[in-house]
Amino acid sequence: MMVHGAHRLDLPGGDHLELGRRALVMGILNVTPDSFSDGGSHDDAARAVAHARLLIGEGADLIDVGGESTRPGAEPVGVQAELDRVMPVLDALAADGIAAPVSIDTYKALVADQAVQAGARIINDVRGLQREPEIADVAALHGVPVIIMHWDEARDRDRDLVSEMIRFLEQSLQIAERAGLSRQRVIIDPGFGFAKTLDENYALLRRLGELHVLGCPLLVGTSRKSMIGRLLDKTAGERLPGTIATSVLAYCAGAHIFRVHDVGANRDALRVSEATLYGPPAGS
Ligand code: 9MG
Repeated sequence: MMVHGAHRLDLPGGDHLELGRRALVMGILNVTPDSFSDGGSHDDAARAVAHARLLIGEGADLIDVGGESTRPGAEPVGVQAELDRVMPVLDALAADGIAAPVSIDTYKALVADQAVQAGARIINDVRGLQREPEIADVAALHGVPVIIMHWDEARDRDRDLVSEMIRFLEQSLQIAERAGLSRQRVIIDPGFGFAKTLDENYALLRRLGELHVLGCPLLVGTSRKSMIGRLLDKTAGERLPGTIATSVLAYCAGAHIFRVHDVGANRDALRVSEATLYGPPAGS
């Protein structure tokens, strides 16, 4: 069985990521007041760097830094407040010479621009370039890839979710293309949990493979989300087994990158999945 398309993702600075059979794990580094660090003080930035090192030690291939919570009910933050949270952390990660590429989780063009100048090498836009389309110009200017996530609160709920998602992501791809970003620089993401019901989230997981029609690598983020918590009646801290089940199922449907809190456990589960689909690595 061959389910993983092979993609080469060029990063600024001459590096690249190979996306294919080997799953990549993106560790989550939230710098918000409801996380372990809000990035605002020197100690917070140091704590964030220590956490990034821990994630890399557990096997993270990428670190995703975000300063605005996307949890339902979370207050939106302004540009300056978001910069105040993420910039000290990005500067500290760069000064530390952190060993994995960093992505910036933002839909704001100004934040993305500053973050990339401070060393972020991927833009993770949960609004799929559609909240501030100028963010695509920032990505094109600096030559950084973008993750375009589906989050469409205005979607027609009488229509098929996956068809609507493909239409939304095609619009995002058009915005990228108009800015001069080729499809080779784009990763798509179905946005588990974003304006979707429990049934829709599981239908999406079941039908994930349909998104390959867009020809882009696929990132999924299910880690500790309410689609797991509501199903199992578990708190956020108790959702790791459910998260692993979704990671493995998404991998078997051809997903390439997994955005998670618990890097080590997901990495192990994905290595077992890789060996099952394609055989263990030579010499193991
Ligand atoms: C920031 N953020 C929260 N959930 C996410 C998900 O599922 N995908 C991406 N790309 N970012 C997310």
